[in-house]
Amino acid sequence: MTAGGQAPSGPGLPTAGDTGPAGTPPAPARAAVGLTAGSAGPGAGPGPGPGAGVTAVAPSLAPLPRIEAIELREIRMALKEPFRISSGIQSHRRILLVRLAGEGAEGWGECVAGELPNYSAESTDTAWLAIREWLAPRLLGQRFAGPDEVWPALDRNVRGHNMAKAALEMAAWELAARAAGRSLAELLGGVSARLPVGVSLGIQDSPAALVAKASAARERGYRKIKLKIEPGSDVDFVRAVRRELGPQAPLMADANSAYRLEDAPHLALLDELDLLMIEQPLAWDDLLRHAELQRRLRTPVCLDESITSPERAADMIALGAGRIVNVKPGRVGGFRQSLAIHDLCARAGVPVWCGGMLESGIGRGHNVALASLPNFTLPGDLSPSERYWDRDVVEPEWTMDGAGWIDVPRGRPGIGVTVDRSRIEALTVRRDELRA
Ligand code: NPG
Repeated sequence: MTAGGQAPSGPGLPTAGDTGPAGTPPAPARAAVGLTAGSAGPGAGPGPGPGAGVTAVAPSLAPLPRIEAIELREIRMALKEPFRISSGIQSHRRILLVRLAGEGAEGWGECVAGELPNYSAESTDTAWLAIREWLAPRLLGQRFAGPDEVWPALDRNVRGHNMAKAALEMAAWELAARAAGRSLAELLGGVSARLPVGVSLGIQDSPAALVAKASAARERGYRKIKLKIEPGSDVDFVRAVRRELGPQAPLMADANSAYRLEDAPHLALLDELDLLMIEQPLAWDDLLRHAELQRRLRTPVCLDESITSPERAADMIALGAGRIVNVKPGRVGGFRQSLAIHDLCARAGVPVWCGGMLESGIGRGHNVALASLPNFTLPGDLSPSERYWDRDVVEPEWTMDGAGWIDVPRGRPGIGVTVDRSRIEALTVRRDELRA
Protein backbone atom coordinates (compact mmCIF):
# COMPACT_ATOMS: atom_id res chain seq x y z
CA MET A 1 0.00 0.00 0.00
CA THR A 2 1.22 3.46 -0.75
CA ALA A 3 0.08 6.71 0.65
CA GLY A 4 0.90 9.68 -1.51
CA GLY A 5 3.76 7.73 -3.03
CA GLN A 6 5.29 6.78 0.28
CA ALA A 7 4.56 3.68 2.29
CA PRO A 8 3.22 4.38 5.75
CA SER A 9 5.89 3.56 8.26
CA GLY A 10 3.70 1.19 10.27
CA PRO A 11 3.37 -2.55 9.89
CA GLY A 12 1.56 -4.11 6.96
CA LEU A 13 -2.19 -4.36 7.11
CA PRO A 14 -4.76 -6.60 5.56
CA THR A 15 -6.59 -4.88 2.76
CA ALA A 16 -10.26 -5.25 2.17
CA GLY A 17 -9.76 -7.50 -0.78
CA ASP A 18 -6.70 -9.54 0.07
CA THR A 19 -8.20 -12.53 1.78
CA GLY A 20 -11.81 -12.21 0.76
CA PRO A 21 -13.63 -15.08 -0.85
CA ALA A 22 -12.28 -16.05 -4.24
CA GLY A 23 -14.00 -15.10 -7.45
CA THR A 24 -14.12 -12.22 -9.84
CA PRO A 25 -15.65 -9.16 -8.27
CA PRO A 26 -18.75 -7.99 -10.09
CA ALA A 27 -18.31 -5.07 -12.42
CA PRO A 28 -18.98 -1.76 -10.70
CA ALA A 29 -22.51 -0.54 -11.28
CA ARG A 30 -21.41 2.98 -12.10
CA ALA A 31 -18.96 4.97 -14.13
CA ALA A 32 -16.04 6.66 -12.44
CA VAL A 33 -16.72 9.96 -10.76
CA GLY A 34 -13.96 12.44 -10.60
CA LEU A 35 -12.02 15.50 -11.44
CA THR A 36 -12.36 17.13 -14.80
CA ALA A 37 -9.56 19.62 -15.32
CA GLY A 38 -6.01 18.68 -14.60
CA SER A 39 -6.75 15.31 -13.09
CA ALA A 40 -3.82 13.04 -12.52
CA GLY A 41 -3.78 9.52 -13.85
CA PRO A 42 -2.83 6.63 -11.60
CA GLY A 43 0.47 7.37 -9.97
CA ALA A 44 0.85 10.60 -11.88
CA GLY A 45 2.37 13.56 -10.14
CA PRO A 46 1.25 15.12 -6.92
CA GLY A 47 -2.34 15.58 -8.05
CA PRO A 48 -4.53 18.07 -9.82
CA GLY A 49 -3.65 21.70 -10.05
CA PRO A 50 -5.52 24.35 -8.16
CA GLY A 51 -8.94 25.11 -9.53
CA ALA A 52 -9.58 21.62 -10.82
CA GLY A 53 -13.31 21.03 -10.81
CA VAL A 54 -14.97 17.89 -9.61
CA THR A 55 -17.79 16.58 -11.71
CA ALA A 56 -19.80 13.56 -10.86
CA VAL A 57 -20.62 11.72 -14.04
CA ALA A 58 -22.20 8.63 -12.56
CA PRO A 59 -25.06 7.42 -14.71
CA SER A 60 -28.49 6.96 -13.24
CA LEU A 61 -28.16 3.56 -11.69
CA ALA A 62 -31.62 2.72 -10.56
CA PRO A 63 -34.67 4.95 -10.86
CA LEU A 64 -36.05 6.43 -7.66
CA PRO A 65 -39.71 5.98 -6.87
CA ARG A 66 -41.61 9.25 -6.56
CA ILE A 67 -40.93 10.49 -3.03
CA GLU A 68 -44.35 10.73 -1.38
CA ALA A 69 -43.44 11.06 2.30
CA ILE A 70 -40.44 11.95 4.43
CA GLU A 71 -40.49 10.96 8.08
CA LEU A 72 -38.06 12.48 10.60
CA ARG A 73 -37.40 10.94 13.97
CA GLU A 74 -35.03 11.72 16.77
CA ILE A 75 -34.08 8.67 18.79
CA ARG A 76 -31.91 8.62 21.93
CA MET A 77 -29.58 5.73 22.53
CA ALA A 78 -27.31 5.24 25.53
CA LEU A 79 -23.76 4.16 24.71
CA LYS A 80 -22.51 1.14 26.65
CA GLU A 81 -19.61 3.25 27.86
CA PRO A 82 -18.79 6.95 27.53
CA PHE A 83 -16.58 7.90 24.57
CA ARG A 84 -14.06 10.68 25.21
CA ILE A 85 -12.22 12.54 22.46
CA SER A 86 -10.25 15.78 22.59
CA SER A 87 -13.35 17.88 21.86
CA GLY A 88 -15.70 16.33 24.41
CA ILE A 89 -17.29 13.27 25.95
CA GLN A 90 -20.42 11.43 24.86
CA SER A 91 -22.47 9.00 26.93
CA HIS A 92 -25.51 8.85 24.68
CA ARG A 93 -26.40 9.70 21.10
CA ARG A 94 -29.25 11.86 19.85
CA ILE A 95 -29.72 10.37 16.40
CA LEU A 96 -31.85 11.87 13.65
CA LEU A 97 -33.29 9.23 11.33
CA VAL A 98 -35.05 9.90 8.05
CA ARG A 99 -37.31 7.57 6.13
CA LEU A 100 -38.23 8.24 2.51
CA ALA A 101 -41.29 6.45 1.18
CA GLY A 102 -42.84 6.17 -2.24
CA GLU A 103 -44.60 3.71 -4.53
CA GLY A 104 -44.63 1.04 -1.83
CA ALA A 105 -40.89 1.21 -1.10
CA GLU A 106 -38.91 2.86 1.69
CA GLY A 107 -35.34 3.96 2.31
CA TRP A 108 -33.64 4.88 5.58
CA GLY A 109 -30.98 7.46 6.32
CA GLU A 110 -29.15 8.50 9.48
CA CYS A 111 -27.79 11.93 10.27
CA VAL A 112 -24.39 11.74 11.99
CA ALA A 113 -24.46 15.24 13.51
CA GLY A 114 -23.83 15.20 17.25
CA GLU A 115 -25.71 16.89 20.05
CA LEU A 116 -23.13 19.72 20.13
CA PRO A 117 -21.30 21.42 17.25
CA ASN A 118 -17.88 20.27 18.48
CA TYR A 119 -16.92 18.03 15.56
CA SER A 120 -18.41 20.13 12.77
CA ALA A 121 -20.67 23.18 12.79
CA GLU A 122 -23.76 20.97 12.62
CA SER A 123 -25.79 19.52 15.48
CA THR A 124 -28.82 17.26 15.77
CA ASP A 125 -30.99 20.35 16.12
CA THR A 126 -29.55 22.30 13.18
CA ALA A 127 -29.92 19.21 10.99
CA TRP A 128 -33.54 18.79 12.04
CA LEU A 129 -34.22 22.38 11.06
CA ALA A 130 -32.30 22.18 7.77
CA ILE A 131 -34.01 18.97 6.69
CA ARG A 132 -37.51 20.05 7.63
CA GLU A 133 -37.37 23.63 6.39
CA TRP A 134 -35.04 23.65 3.40
CA LEU A 135 -33.99 20.22 2.19
CA ALA A 136 -36.85 17.73 2.44
CA PRO A 137 -39.24 20.02 0.49
CA ARG A 138 -36.85 19.78 -2.47
CA LEU A 139 -37.39 16.03 -2.68
CA LEU A 140 -41.09 15.70 -1.90
CA GLY A 141 -43.20 14.85 -4.91
CA GLN A 142 -40.11 14.57 -7.11
CA ARG A 143 -39.23 11.70 -9.37
CA PHE A 144 -35.44 11.47 -9.82
CA ALA A 145 -33.93 9.38 -12.60
CA GLY A 146 -31.43 8.01 -10.09
CA PRO A 147 -30.10 8.64 -6.58
CA ASP A 148 -27.05 10.41 -8.02
CA GLU A 149 -29.39 13.28 -8.99
CA VAL A 150 -30.37 13.97 -5.39
CA TRP A 151 -27.14 15.66 -4.21
CA PRO A 152 -27.29 18.48 -6.80
CA ALA A 153 -30.94 19.12 -5.89
CA LEU A 154 -30.04 19.41 -2.20
CA ASP A 155 -26.83 21.38 -2.66
CA ARG A 156 -28.08 24.14 -4.93
CA ASN A 157 -27.98 27.44 -3.01
CA VAL A 158 -27.81 25.77 0.40
CA ARG A 159 -24.32 26.23 1.83
CA GLY A 160 -22.97 23.68 4.25
CA HIS A 161 -25.30 21.40 6.24
CA ASN A 162 -23.55 18.39 4.72
CA MET A 163 -24.74 15.99 7.43
CA ALA A 164 -28.35 17.03 6.95
CA LYS A 165 -28.01 16.68 3.17
CA ALA A 166 -26.29 13.32 3.55
CA ALA A 167 -29.07 11.86 5.69
CA LEU A 168 -31.56 12.48 2.87
CA GLU A 169 -29.18 11.64 0.04
CA MET A 170 -28.15 8.32 1.55
CA ALA A 171 -31.78 7.45 2.29
CA ALA A 172 -32.47 8.09 -1.40
CA TRP A 173 -29.74 5.62 -2.40
CA GLU A 174 -31.18 3.08 0.02
CA LEU A 175 -34.64 3.67 -1.40
CA ALA A 176 -33.38 3.17 -4.96
CA ALA A 177 -31.60 -0.03 -3.94
CA ARG A 178 -34.61 -1.46 -2.13
CA ALA A 179 -36.99 -0.50 -4.93
CA ALA A 180 -34.72 -2.30 -7.41
CA GLY A 181 -34.29 -5.32 -5.11
CA ARG A 182 -30.52 -4.74 -5.13
CA SER A 183 -28.01 -4.34 -2.35
CA LEU A 184 -26.75 -0.84 -1.61
CA ALA A 185 -23.19 -2.14 -1.79
CA GLU A 186 -23.74 -3.39 -5.32
CA LEU A 187 -25.45 -0.15 -6.39
CA LEU A 188 -22.48 1.88 -5.15
CA GLY A 189 -19.99 -0.29 -7.02
CA GLY A 190 -18.70 -2.22 -4.03
CA VAL A 191 -16.57 -5.28 -4.65
CA SER A 192 -15.58 -6.76 -1.25
CA ALA A 193 -17.59 -9.54 0.37
CA ARG A 194 -16.20 -8.82 3.82
CA LEU A 195 -14.28 -6.00 5.45
CA PRO A 196 -11.50 -5.72 8.03
CA VAL A 197 -12.65 -3.80 11.08
CA GLY A 198 -10.81 -1.22 13.16
CA VAL A 199 -11.71 0.03 16.63
CA SER A 200 -11.48 3.54 18.03
CA LEU A 201 -10.50 3.80 21.70
CA GLY A 202 -11.43 6.96 23.58
CA ILE A 203 -9.02 8.92 25.76
CA GLN A 204 -8.33 7.10 29.04
CA ASP A 205 -7.19 8.40 32.42
CA SER A 206 -3.78 6.69 32.31
CA PRO A 207 -1.47 4.84 29.92
CA ALA A 208 -2.20 1.63 31.87
CA ALA A 209 -5.94 2.02 31.33
CA LEU A 210 -5.38 2.55 27.58
CA VAL A 211 -3.08 -0.48 27.41
CA ALA A 212 -5.84 -2.60 28.99
CA LYS A 213 -8.38 -1.40 26.40
CA ALA A 214 -5.98 -1.93 23.50
CA SER A 215 -5.08 -5.43 24.67
CA ALA A 216 -8.75 -6.34 24.90
CA ALA A 217 -9.34 -4.95 21.40
CA ARG A 218 -6.54 -7.08 20.01
CA GLU A 219 -7.97 -10.15 21.77
CA ARG A 220 -11.33 -9.43 20.19
CA GLY A 221 -9.70 -9.54 16.76
CA TYR A 222 -9.74 -5.90 15.63
CA ARG A 223 -7.43 -5.32 12.67
CA LYS A 224 -6.61 -1.67 13.38
CA ILE A 225 -6.52 0.08 16.74
CA LYS A 226 -7.01 3.83 16.83
CA LEU A 227 -5.97 5.67 19.97
CA LYS A 228 -7.54 9.03 20.67
CA ILE A 229 -4.98 11.57 21.87
CA GLU A 230 -4.83 15.15 23.15
CA PRO A 231 -2.07 17.27 24.69
CA GLY A 232 -1.12 15.64 27.98
CA SER A 233 -2.43 12.22 26.90
CA ASP A 234 -0.40 11.45 23.83
CA VAL A 235 3.16 10.18 23.32
CA ASP A 236 3.46 8.35 26.66
CA PHE A 237 0.06 6.73 26.19
CA VAL A 238 0.80 5.56 22.64
CA ARG A 239 4.28 4.37 23.60
CA ALA A 240 2.84 2.25 26.41
CA VAL A 241 0.46 0.56 23.98
CA ARG A 242 3.20 -0.01 21.40
CA ARG A 243 5.41 -1.63 24.06
CA GLU A 244 2.64 -3.94 25.23
CA LEU A 245 1.24 -4.92 21.83
CA GLY A 246 4.57 -5.18 20.02
CA PRO A 247 5.98 -3.80 16.76
CA GLN A 248 3.48 -5.53 14.45
CA ALA A 249 0.30 -4.16 16.02
CA PRO A 250 -1.57 -1.89 13.55
CA LEU A 251 -1.83 1.27 15.65
CA MET A 252 -2.81 4.82 14.75
CA ALA A 253 -3.54 8.03 16.66
CA ASP A 254 -6.41 10.50 16.24
CA ALA A 255 -6.20 14.02 17.68
CA ASN A 256 -9.49 15.54 16.46
CA SER A 257 -7.79 18.91 15.89
CA ALA A 258 -6.24 19.22 19.36
CA TYR A 259 -2.80 20.55 18.27
CA ARG A 260 -1.22 23.57 16.62
CA LEU A 261 1.61 23.70 14.13
CA GLU A 262 3.89 24.82 16.99
CA ASP A 263 3.44 21.32 18.43
CA ALA A 264 5.25 19.77 15.43
CA PRO A 265 8.41 18.85 17.41
CA HIS A 266 6.30 17.12 20.03
CA LEU A 267 4.19 15.27 17.45
CA ALA A 268 7.40 14.16 15.73
CA LEU A 269 8.09 12.06 18.82
CA LEU A 270 5.35 9.76 17.53
CA ASP A 271 7.48 8.93 14.47
CA GLU A 272 9.50 6.37 16.41
CA LEU A 273 6.29 4.52 17.36
CA ASP A 274 5.61 3.33 13.79
CA LEU A 275 2.00 4.43 13.55
CA LEU A 276 -0.04 3.75 10.42
CA MET A 277 -1.06 7.40 10.52
CA ILE A 278 -1.94 10.37 12.68
CA GLU A 279 -5.44 11.62 12.00
CA GLN A 280 -6.46 15.28 11.93
CA PRO A 281 -3.83 16.71 14.27
CA LEU A 282 -4.53 20.39 13.42
CA ALA A 283 -7.60 22.61 13.02
CA TRP A 284 -10.82 21.14 11.65
CA ASP A 285 -10.79 23.34 8.53
CA ASP A 286 -7.04 23.56 7.91
CA LEU A 287 -5.00 22.31 4.97
CA LEU A 288 -1.93 24.58 4.69
CA ARG A 289 -0.59 23.94 8.19
CA HIS A 290 -1.20 20.22 7.80
CA ALA A 291 0.99 20.37 4.67
CA GLU A 292 3.75 22.00 6.67
CA LEU A 293 3.32 19.48 9.49
CA GLN A 294 3.39 16.56 7.04
CA ARG A 295 6.72 17.83 5.74
CA ARG A 296 8.07 17.59 9.29
CA LEU A 297 6.64 14.15 10.14
CA ARG A 298 7.52 10.70 8.88
CA THR A 299 4.16 9.40 10.11
CA PRO A 300 1.51 9.81 7.39
CA VAL A 301 -1.11 12.44 8.14
CA CYS A 302 -4.71 11.34 7.52
CA LEU A 303 -7.36 14.03 7.19
CA ASP A 304 -10.90 13.69 8.50
CA GLU A 305 -12.62 16.93 9.57
CA SER A 306 -10.80 19.02 6.91
CA ILE A 307 -12.14 16.98 3.99
CA THR A 308 -15.67 18.22 3.42
CA SER A 309 -15.88 17.75 -0.36
CA PRO A 310 -14.08 16.22 -3.34
CA GLU A 311 -12.49 19.63 -3.94
CA ARG A 312 -10.94 19.63 -0.46
CA ALA A 313 -9.61 16.11 -1.05
CA ALA A 314 -8.05 17.28 -4.31
CA ASP A 315 -6.55 20.26 -2.46
CA MET A 316 -5.11 17.95 0.20
CA ILE A 317 -3.37 15.94 -2.49
CA ALA A 318 -2.14 19.00 -4.38
CA LEU A 319 -0.77 20.60 -1.21
CA GLY A 320 0.63 17.43 0.33
CA ALA A 321 -1.50 18.13 3.41
CA GLY A 322 -2.03 14.43 4.04
CA ARG A 323 -1.41 11.01 2.54
CA ILE A 324 -4.59 9.18 3.58
CA VAL A 325 -8.27 10.20 3.70
CA ASN A 326 -10.89 9.13 6.22
CA VAL A 327 -14.15 9.14 4.25
CA LYS A 328 -17.26 9.66 6.34
CA PRO A 329 -20.21 9.95 3.99
CA GLY A 330 -22.13 12.12 6.45
CA ARG A 331 -19.30 14.66 6.64
CA VAL A 332 -19.05 15.11 2.86
CA GLY A 333 -22.76 15.23 1.99
CA GLY A 334 -23.51 11.61 1.16
CA PHE A 335 -22.64 8.89 -1.30
CA ARG A 336 -22.22 10.86 -4.52
CA GLN A 337 -19.57 13.03 -2.90
CA SER A 338 -17.97 10.00 -1.22
CA LEU A 339 -17.72 8.20 -4.55
CA ALA A 340 -16.05 11.23 -6.10
CA ILE A 341 -13.50 11.35 -3.26
CA HIS A 342 -12.94 7.60 -3.50
CA ASP A 343 -12.29 7.81 -7.21
CA LEU A 344 -9.99 10.82 -7.19
CA CYS A 345 -7.96 9.36 -4.33
CA ALA A 346 -7.70 6.05 -6.18
CA ARG A 347 -6.33 7.85 -9.23
CA ALA A 348 -3.76 9.67 -7.11
CA GLY A 349 -2.67 6.52 -5.23
CA VAL A 350 -4.07 7.81 -1.93
CA PRO A 351 -5.70 5.10 0.22
CA VAL A 352 -8.99 5.81 1.97
CA TRP A 353 -10.85 4.19 4.83
CA CYS A 354 -14.33 4.60 6.24
CA GLY A 355 -14.68 6.45 9.51
CA GLY A 356 -17.49 6.06 12.02
CA MET A 357 -19.62 8.51 13.99
CA LEU A 358 -21.06 6.14 16.60
CA GLU A 359 -23.91 5.36 14.23
CA SER A 360 -26.84 3.09 14.93
CA GLY A 361 -27.16 -0.04 12.82
CA ILE A 362 -28.74 2.00 10.03
CA GLY A 363 -25.77 4.31 9.52
CA ARG A 364 -23.44 1.37 10.04
CA GLY A 365 -25.16 -0.35 7.10
CA HIS A 366 -24.50 2.63 4.86
CA ASN A 367 -20.85 2.69 5.92
CA VAL A 368 -20.38 -1.04 5.34
CA ALA A 369 -21.80 -0.71 1.82
CA LEU A 370 -19.49 2.22 1.00
CA ALA A 371 -16.41 0.58 2.50
CA SER A 372 -16.81 -2.34 0.09
CA LEU A 373 -15.48 -0.14 -2.74
CA PRO A 374 -12.01 -1.07 -3.98
CA ASN A 375 -9.93 1.88 -2.74
CA PHE A 376 -11.06 1.38 0.86
CA THR A 377 -7.83 -0.47 1.53
CA LEU A 378 -7.47 0.22 5.26
CA PRO A 379 -9.76 -1.14 8.00
CA GLY A 380 -12.68 1.19 8.76
CA ASP A 381 -14.14 2.26 12.10
CA LEU A 382 -16.91 -0.28 11.55
CA SER A 383 -17.26 -1.87 14.98
CA PRO A 384 -20.17 -4.27 15.45
CA SER A 385 -23.40 -3.30 17.24
CA GLU A 386 -22.33 -4.95 20.51
CA ARG A 387 -19.54 -2.40 20.99
CA TYR A 388 -21.96 0.52 21.25
CA TRP A 389 -25.45 -0.65 22.23
CA ASP A 390 -27.27 -3.06 24.51
CA ARG A 391 -29.63 -3.52 21.60
CA ASP A 392 -29.38 -2.03 18.10
CA VAL A 393 -32.20 -0.82 15.85
CA VAL A 394 -31.61 -3.39 13.09
CA GLU A 395 -32.17 -7.11 12.74
CA PRO A 396 -29.86 -8.96 12.62
CA GLU A 397 -27.39 -6.73 14.44
CA TRP A 398 -23.97 -6.08 12.89
CA THR A 399 -21.48 -8.71 14.00
CA MET A 400 -17.73 -9.16 13.63
CA ASP A 401 -15.99 -12.53 13.67
CA GLY A 402 -13.08 -13.37 15.97
CA ALA A 403 -10.56 -12.45 13.28
CA GLY A 404 -11.93 -8.92 12.89
CA TRP A 405 -14.05 -9.24 9.73
CA ILE A 406 -17.56 -8.01 9.05
CA ASP A 407 -19.66 -9.39 6.18
CA VAL A 408 -21.08 -7.14 3.47
CA PRO A 409 -24.67 -8.30 2.96
CA ARG A 410 -24.53 -8.24 -0.82
CA GLY A 411 -27.38 -10.65 -1.47
CA ARG A 412 -30.08 -8.60 0.25
CA PRO A 413 -31.83 -5.37 -0.78
CA GLY A 414 -30.72 -1.99 0.55
CA ILE A 415 -28.42 -2.00 3.59
CA GLY A 416 -29.21 -5.70 3.91
CA VAL A 417 -30.67 -5.72 7.41
CA THR A 418 -34.22 -5.12 8.64
CA VAL A 419 -35.00 -1.88 10.42
CA ASP A 420 -36.68 -2.71 13.74
CA ARG A 421 -39.69 -0.35 13.70
CA SER A 422 -40.88 -1.20 17.19
CA ARG A 423 -37.43 -0.62 18.66
CA ILE A 424 -37.25 2.75 16.89
CA GLU A 425 -40.74 3.64 18.11
CA ALA A 426 -39.67 2.91 21.68
CA LEU A 427 -36.58 5.13 21.36
CA THR A 428 -38.29 8.05 19.58
CA VAL A 429 -38.37 11.40 21.38
CA ARG A 430 -39.67 13.53 18.50
CA ARG A 431 -41.23 12.83 15.17
CA ASP A 432 -42.45 14.72 12.14
CA GLU A 433 -43.77 13.74 8.76
CA LEU A 434 -43.85 15.72 5.54
CA ARG A 435 -46.03 14.63 2.65
CA ALA A 436 -46.07 15.53 -1.03
O1 NPG B 1 -16.64 3.52 16.00
O2 NPG B 1 -18.16 4.81 15.13
C1 NPG B 1 -17.11 4.63 15.78
C2 NPG B 1 -16.38 5.83 16.33
C3 NPG B 1 -15.17 6.17 15.54
O3 NPG B 1 -13.59 7.51 16.64
C4 NPG B 1 -14.57 7.47 16.00
N1 NPG B 1 -15.23 8.56 15.63
O4 NPG B 1 -13.30 11.49 15.33
O5 NPG B 1 -13.61 9.83 14.02
C5 NPG B 1 -13.86 10.43 15.06
C6 NPG B 1 -14.83 9.85 16.07
C7 NPG B 1 -16.07 10.66 16.35
C8 NPG B 1 -17.20 10.03 16.83
C9 NPG B 1 -16.13 12.01 16.14
C10 NPG B 1 -18.35 10.73 17.09
C11 NPG B 1 -17.29 12.70 16.42
C12 NPG B 1 -18.40 12.08 16.89
